[in-house]
Amino acid sequence: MKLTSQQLERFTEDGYLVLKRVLSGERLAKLTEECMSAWFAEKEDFDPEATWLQNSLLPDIHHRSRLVRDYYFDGPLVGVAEHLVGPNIKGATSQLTFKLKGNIKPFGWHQDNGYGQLDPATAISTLTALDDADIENGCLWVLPGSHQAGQVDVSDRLSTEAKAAGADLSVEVDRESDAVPVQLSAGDAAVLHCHLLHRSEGNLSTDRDRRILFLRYADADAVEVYNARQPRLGPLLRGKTRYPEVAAFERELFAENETS
Ligand SMILES: O=C(O)CCC(=O)C(=O)O
Repeated sequence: MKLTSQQLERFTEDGYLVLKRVLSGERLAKLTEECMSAWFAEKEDFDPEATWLQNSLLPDIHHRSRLVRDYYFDGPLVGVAEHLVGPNIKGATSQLTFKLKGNIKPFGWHQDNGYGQLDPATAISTLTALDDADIENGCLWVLPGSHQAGQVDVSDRLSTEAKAAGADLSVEVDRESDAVPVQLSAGDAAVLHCHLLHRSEGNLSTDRDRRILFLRYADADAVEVYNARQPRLGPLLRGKTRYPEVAAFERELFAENETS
């Protein structure tokens, strides 16, 4: 997918973009169906006593769904990543991020580069909506332009990548009233700069889930700051990398795609 010069300007200025109808129709329905089979194979019903990780996240969804893998490895968002990150791209995260009805817990202000900080800090998070996401069912809220201030220092709460998964890295913001909701129709995608401050409210709907396919893309040579600057392992999707372990990562999944 190509971005227009206006979209590139908006991203530079605001730190996020909404792309309409990246997925639609049968493609969206089938991909959602595969995601749900994977979800129900792993997850219990929503439990207010359980952690965010237990209730809301299913990591490495591209290992469990062929359609997600195709979308992650070679879908329109990879082209978007080439525009915004550069010619050498790896996948850095694939997961389902679900806020199911009944999950009324808010998620505080944070930057995605706080969790598993990467250098260079050019990564993007893409959130493809599997449901319409609005204020009632817990869409994201963003602080436009907040990425321009760079990384908020959360190192006091984080010394290793391993801690990142469970650490609370939420931060205070001083211009809360500038926040805007990022409302999406199913099939739309939001694209966030890794320094953009964002949060979400709980899902206050009684009958609607808020399901997101979360895919993160990074420079192919990006390293993990809190992991002795080791290269972030992820599938090389475009261009080249200086790290053989990244070049080799998940090659068997590409081979599977080619032979079937
Ligand atoms: O899905 C949500 O409601 C918030 C999660 C989020 O912002 C993230 O995973 O970065």
